[in-house]
Amino acid sequence: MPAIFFILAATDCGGTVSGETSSESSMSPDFEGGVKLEWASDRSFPIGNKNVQGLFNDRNPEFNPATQLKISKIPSGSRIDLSFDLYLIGTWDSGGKQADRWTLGMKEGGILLDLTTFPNRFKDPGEKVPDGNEGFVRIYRHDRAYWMESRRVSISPDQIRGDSLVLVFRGYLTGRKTEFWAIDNVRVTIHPIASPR
Ligand SMILES: [Ca+2]
Ligand SMILES: [Ca+2]
Repeated sequence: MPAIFFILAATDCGGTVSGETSSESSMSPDFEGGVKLEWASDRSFPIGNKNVQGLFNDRNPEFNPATQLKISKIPSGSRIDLSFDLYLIGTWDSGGKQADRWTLGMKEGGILLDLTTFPNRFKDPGEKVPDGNEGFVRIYRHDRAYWMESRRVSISPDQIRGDSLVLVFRGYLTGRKTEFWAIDNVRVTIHPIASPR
């Protein structure tokens, strides 16, 4: 069986989503092999010329703290490759008293990505002049710099219990109005056991 391949745009969130090599919204509930993908969050936000899924902040009740992607009807013995773009907005801290953390984990246990170092750099101590950012996002009447990192993880068959998996994307921030995150271009590739590499 060939690999089963999905790209999920952030605007696809809400309800069941699948789409083959497409970043467009596609709402067909069943796909080749019956694999099914469902997002827990349905909020999107414009960044640059894209709509990304977010914004997220676990300290501010106006935003969701996390999002989940449920992958179900996974063929037995499959390996899953997941890639996505992580948008880190504002003054994320890589250490110190205001240190932040971002994780991708499985709801039933197991951390797949544990980030404590972030690209958010500034040329001045007051964090007014960003360094190497991709652009700005306007939040609470402030232009916040953002950086984007493409991330990839592989989930081996022994990490998948049963035929479904819930992935939890979560940030642990100290800044209620100064630090946010979002995701986009979430790509799920399922390699069934008999798939030729
Ligand atoms: Ca900060
Ligand atoms: Ca912080």
